[in-house]
Amino acid sequence: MRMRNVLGLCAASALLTACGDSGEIEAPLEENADSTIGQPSAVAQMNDTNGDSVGEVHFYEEGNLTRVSATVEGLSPGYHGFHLHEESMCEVNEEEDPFESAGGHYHSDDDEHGSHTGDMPSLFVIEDGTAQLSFTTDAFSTEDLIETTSVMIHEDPDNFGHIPDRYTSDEQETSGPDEETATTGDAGDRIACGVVEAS
Ligand SMILES: [Cu+2]
Repeated sequence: MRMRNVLGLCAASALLTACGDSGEIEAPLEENADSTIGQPSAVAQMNDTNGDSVGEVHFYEEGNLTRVSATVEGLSPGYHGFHLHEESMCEVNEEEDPFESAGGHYHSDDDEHGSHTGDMPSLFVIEDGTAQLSFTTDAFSTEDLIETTSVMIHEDPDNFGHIPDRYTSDEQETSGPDEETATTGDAGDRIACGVVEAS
């Protein structure tokens, strides 16, 4: 009975869709084309402090939104802070403090960390050292980023400045995040950087 229904549906929709051997409906080609992501508008080639590639970050325009898609490899498993920084420069500079040339977080002056325009969801690296991340945002357009910013991957997890008031710091009298946390999210060293360029 169920099979007959499927076949009936196939026959009824034969003009619009193709039916596979299984009798199930396959989406028409046009619909497939609409649902795939087009060409990225911008790309950041991510290099580590040795200048070796660890992957790419692509930026797509999706209507009023921007889709960010990262594919990386060769990193240590776990969460890694992932931000846009305010300079389009990825010089390693000092070995102890690499990629300082990229400056602070994109639009870091106005807000505390967690609310910076360039704060992005963290990369989650799996046991084989790879990570894939894809999300949409209305915080920036690809146009905002090209030749003005860089993408940074950090050594450590990002706490997004979320330090509850019950925590105190030796660095300040008030409780909650101290200045360093409110600026950086304690994501640690900068381990890979890529300037955002038009693609
Ligand atoms: Cu950062």
